[in-house]
Amino acid sequence: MTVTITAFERSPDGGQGLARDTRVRWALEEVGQPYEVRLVSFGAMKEPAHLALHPFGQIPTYEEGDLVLFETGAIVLHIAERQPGLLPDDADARARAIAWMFAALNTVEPPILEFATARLFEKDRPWFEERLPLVEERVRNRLRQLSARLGDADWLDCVFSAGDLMMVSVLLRLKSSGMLNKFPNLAGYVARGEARAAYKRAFAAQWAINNRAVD
Ligand code: GTB
Repeated sequence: MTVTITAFERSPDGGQGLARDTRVRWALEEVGQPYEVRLVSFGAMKEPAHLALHPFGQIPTYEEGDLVLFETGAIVLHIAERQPGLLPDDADARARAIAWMFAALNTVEPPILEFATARLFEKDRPWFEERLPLVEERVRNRLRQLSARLGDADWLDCVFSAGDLMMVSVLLRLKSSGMLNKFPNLAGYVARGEARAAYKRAFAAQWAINNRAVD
């Protein structure tokens, strides 16, 4: 079955891997599933054809035969449930890995997103300097908690899983801020994720698209 995902025609990050198609590419690479990519412009994302796939006019989407999915959590879970490599066989370990996926998306990503948004779009607001430390502290609090739980383990629950894929993807957004460096075990955790062959293939694929020559 052919799998097709959508991605930015040109990501605003110029191929740093921060757009959310990277985590879906990574999951597909981990399980060895070939995929095609349809590139969409910001304009096309708000057109009826794309809105039929994604009600909020965003990327990525996932198509596999008649199945259309949006939301990276649902997409990565679908990939992980159907092919071996991202979820343990043991039912309890599997449930815990899924819990970590939700933790990444529901508990860790929101403050990181708020922080990234503040730094990107709110710099010229009069309240920026006052607000940023508050937002930053919310991120630091989550990092402290995650760091305490990870300890000196390689992965969140013994073996690499979709939970780690999602958590590393979420933490990568903090790399440029330097915040991860205050938590060496988290910095090492993210580096272990980035060192995986599947991540490198996913990163390279999106980099190539975002750095292709324009005619
Ligand atoms: N919850 C959804 C999911 O997980 O799938 C969120 C999807 C989402 O936010 N998609 C973004 C999008 O389509 C792209 S990834 N935005 C366009 C729109 O909403 O109109 C977010 C993103 C974009 C750019 C960078 N960057 O340049 O650093 C990082 C992340």
